[in-house]
Amino acid sequence: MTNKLKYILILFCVVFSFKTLSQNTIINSGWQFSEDKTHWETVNIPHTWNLFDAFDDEPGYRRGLGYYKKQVFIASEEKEKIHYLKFNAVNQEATVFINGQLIGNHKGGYTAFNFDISKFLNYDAYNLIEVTVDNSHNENIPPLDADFTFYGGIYRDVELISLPKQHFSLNDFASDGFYINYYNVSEEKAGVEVTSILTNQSSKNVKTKLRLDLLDANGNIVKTRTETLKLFGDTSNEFKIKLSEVYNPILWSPDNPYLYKLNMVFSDNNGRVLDTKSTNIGFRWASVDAEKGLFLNGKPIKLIGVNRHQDFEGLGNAVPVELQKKDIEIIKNMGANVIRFAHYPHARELYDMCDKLGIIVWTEIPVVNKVTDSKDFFATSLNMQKEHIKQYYNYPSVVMIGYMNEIFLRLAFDNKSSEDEKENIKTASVKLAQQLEDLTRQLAPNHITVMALHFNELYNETGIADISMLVGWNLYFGWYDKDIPDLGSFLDEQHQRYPKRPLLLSEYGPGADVRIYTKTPKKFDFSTEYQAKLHQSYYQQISDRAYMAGMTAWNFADFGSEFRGDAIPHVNQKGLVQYNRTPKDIYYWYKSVLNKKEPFIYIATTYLSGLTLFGDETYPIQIYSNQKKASVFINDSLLEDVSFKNGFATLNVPFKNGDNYIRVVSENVSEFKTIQVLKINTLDFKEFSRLGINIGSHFYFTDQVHQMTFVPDQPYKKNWFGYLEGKPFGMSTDKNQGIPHNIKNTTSDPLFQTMLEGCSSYKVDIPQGVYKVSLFFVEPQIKASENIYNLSKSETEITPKIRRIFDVYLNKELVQKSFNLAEEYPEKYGVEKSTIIIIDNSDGLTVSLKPIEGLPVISGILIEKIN
Ligand code: GCB
Repeated sequence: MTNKLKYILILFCVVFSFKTLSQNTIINSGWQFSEDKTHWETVNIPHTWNLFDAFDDEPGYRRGLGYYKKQVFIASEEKEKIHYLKFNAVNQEATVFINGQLIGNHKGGYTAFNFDISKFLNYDAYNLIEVTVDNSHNENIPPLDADFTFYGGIYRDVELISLPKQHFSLNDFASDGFYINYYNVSEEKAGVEVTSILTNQSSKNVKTKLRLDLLDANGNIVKTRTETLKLFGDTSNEFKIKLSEVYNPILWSPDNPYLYKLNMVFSDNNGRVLDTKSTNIGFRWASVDAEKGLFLNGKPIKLIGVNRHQDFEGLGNAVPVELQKKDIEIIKNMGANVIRFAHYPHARELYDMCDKLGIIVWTEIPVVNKVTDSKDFFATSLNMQKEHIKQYYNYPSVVMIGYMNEIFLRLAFDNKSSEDEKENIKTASVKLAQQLEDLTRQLAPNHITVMALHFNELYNETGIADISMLVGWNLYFGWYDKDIPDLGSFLDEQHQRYPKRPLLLSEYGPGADVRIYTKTPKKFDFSTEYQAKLHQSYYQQISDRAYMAGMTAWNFADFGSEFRGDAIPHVNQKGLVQYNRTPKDIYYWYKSVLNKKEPFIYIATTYLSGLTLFGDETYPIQIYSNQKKASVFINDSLLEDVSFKNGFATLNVPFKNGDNYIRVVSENVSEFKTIQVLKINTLDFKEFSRLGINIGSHFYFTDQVHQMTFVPDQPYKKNWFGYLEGKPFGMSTDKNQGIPHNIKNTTSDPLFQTMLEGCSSYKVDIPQGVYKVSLFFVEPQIKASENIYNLSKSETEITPKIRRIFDVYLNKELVQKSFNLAEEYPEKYGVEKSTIIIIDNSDGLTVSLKPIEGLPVISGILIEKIN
C-alpha cells in the first residue's frame, strides 16, 4: 500500500469511525423570489433580478428591493447543535429573518457573512428563511459608482452549517476560523504556523485535540502534530501551533505551483471528530522593489496577466462557479501569471484555482471612484476589508491586497462642488486610504498592499500614491487619453519623480468588437486591429522597463456596464475574450508571447469571414507565433518568409475571389485557415447581389441582422461609390468618429454609431436595373451625459438641441419629405428606410439629402439587386 493510501485510510477511520459532527449543506435550490412580495417565482441560487433590464434599451436597471424566502426542515436530532446560515455573497445589503424574527443585516455585496440562527429554529419542523435584499444606491456602502453593473440578488452559495458545540469559529468575519502563517521560508526550509480560533459554545471548559497533518502533493505526511487543547466555556479560544520546518521544500510559483495540503482534525477527548478543515499550503515569499519590480522566492518575475470581472453573458453575476472556474483555466492557458480580481473579491473557489494552476493574485475591495465622508462609509469599508482579508488570507496565490481604485475619478470630473468641498473630499479619501492601509498591514503583514490610480496628478499631489507598498496605474493612453507611445514616457517620468515607488500597470486596453475590422485602425473605433496594435505596443513598452513590476490587461472578458454605449451597448468591450468567453484574436497574441511551452502559430483572421475587396486591393493580416520564423503560403504558393518580432508578423495578402487557403509553416509547427473573400472588380452585381456601405466610417462591420458585411466608406470614386461632400460625424476631434451611445431598436449599433454629416449627395455607380435601397439613419444629437468613461469634458458640452430637417431623394424620386429624425423617432433610435427603385440611366444611383434646416446625416446604405 502506498503511503498516500495508508493516509487516506487512517483519515477515513479517524473521521468516519465516529461520524463528523459538523455538517455543511448548500441550500441553493428552490427559493421563492419576488420584487413586490405579491408575485412569487421559484428560483435557484445563484440568482439576480437584473438579467434583462441591465441590457435593454431603457436607461438604468432596477436598483431596489428583492425578497427571497425558503423553508428548511430541521430534525430534532440536531437540537444540541449550533446552526449557522451562511451567505457567500448577496448584492448588496441583506436583512435576514428566521421564522419572522430579525436575525441580522449585512452590508456589502462581495464578501461572505453568516448568522448563528440556533435559537430561532423550530425542530422537527419547517423553518422559514426570509431575506430582503437591496441593491439601491447607498451613500454608505461601496461601490458608490463604477464602470460595472451592480446586479442585485443572492448570487453565491447559501449554506446551512450545523456544528457541535466545539468547532472552528465562524464568527471571525465569516472566515474559516484559522489562519496560515509561514515562518523561515527559504529554499532550504520552510515552516507553517496555524492560528486556530476554536469556539466552545457550552458553558463548561472542555479538553479537545487538534491534529495537524501536512501532506505533500503525493499525499504523504510530511509533518504531523497533535495538540491537546483546553477550551474555556462560552468563548472562542485562539491557539497558535507550529509545525517544525520542512527541509528542502518545493516552493510554489506560477511555473511550478506545487501545493502541500494541511488537514486539520478537531476532536473531543474521546476521539469523536467535531470539525475538520483542509487548506492549500504553498511555500513562497514575495517582495517588491522600485527598481527591479516583483520578486518571488528571491527571483524577479515580470507579472503579465489580466483583470477579471465575474459576470457572464446571459447570466449577469449569477454565474455557476464551475463556469467561473473555466475562466481561470483560459487565463492560465494564455500564459498569464497574474490576475487582478477587480474591483471586489470574487468567488473563493477561483482563488483555490489560482493556487492550483499557479497564478499570482491581486485581490481588492470595491472602494471605487469616490468615497463618502461619513462615519458609516468608513466603517463599512473597514469592515469589508476585514472580511476580505480574513476570508481570503490562506490562499498562497494571494500576494497583493488592495482596497481602492481610481478614488479621485469622480473628483476629477466634478464641476459642481466648491473648492472647499473638493478639498474635503481629498482629505477624506486620503484618510480612508491610510486607515485601510494600516488595517491591511496589521491583518496581513506578509502581503503586498496595493492601490490603483487613474491618469491624474491628484494622486501625487495629495500623497495618496505614497500610501500603499505597490502603486498600480490604470492608463488608457491611445484610448481615453494621449496616444499609445506615450505610455513609456509617462511611466519613466513617474519613476524618475518617485524613485522609491514600485509600479505596476494595473489597467490598459481599448474596446474591441469582433464584428469590426479595418486596414486603418484608429483610436476609439472598436476594431480588433486597434486592440492588437495597442496591446502589442504596451507589452513592448512594459517589457523594456525593468522597474515595472508588470501589467494586467483590462479586461480578461467583456463585462456588463449598464450605462455604456460601446459597439455592444451596456457592455464594456475591452475583453481579450468576448462576454461568452470566445477568445478574440488578441487572446492568441498574448498566448504567443507568454506561453513558451509548446510551439504555437495563430492566423489572426477569425473575423474576416465577410471580407470584401475592391479592384486589386490586398488586405493586411497578422500572424502570431512564439517561433522565430515561418513561411506563409497563400493558395499553395509561397507568399513570404516572415520573422516574428514581439510575437507577430504582418503581411499584405493578395486574396482571390472565393475561398483562400492560408498556410503558415515553421520548423516545429504549422497552421492553416480558409478565408472567404468577395473580390469585386466592378459594381455589376454579377458575383454578388447585395452591397452594404458603412457610411461615415473607415471600418468593415459584419452585421448579423442583415447577414452581411458593410464595407468602409470613401470619397466618391468614378465607377465605384462614395460621398461628394460631408464629413464623418464625431463628437470631438480627439476621439475618432461616431457616437459611443446605445442606438435603440437595433443590435447593429456600429452601423448607426458612425455617420456622415452634411453630405447632400452620395453616389453609387450601379448599372441599370431594379433595386431595393435601404438607408440607415439616426439622430446623433446627444443630451448632456454623466458618462465619464466615454465622454471627454468637451463632449458633455454638446447639448443644445439642434434641428435637422432634410428631403431624401433617390435619383429624382423624393422618398422622404422634410425628414426630421428628432421629431419622428425617440432619442437615438436606429431607423431603416427601404424603397424599390428602377435605375434606367447610366448615371447609377445618387442619394440626395437636401437640407432644409441644419445638416443632414446618414449612417449606411444597403443596395440589393432585384432584377
Ligand atoms: C478604469 C476603471 C475600470 C473601467 C475601465 C474602463 O480605469 O478602473 O473600472 O472599466 O477604466 O474600461 O473605462
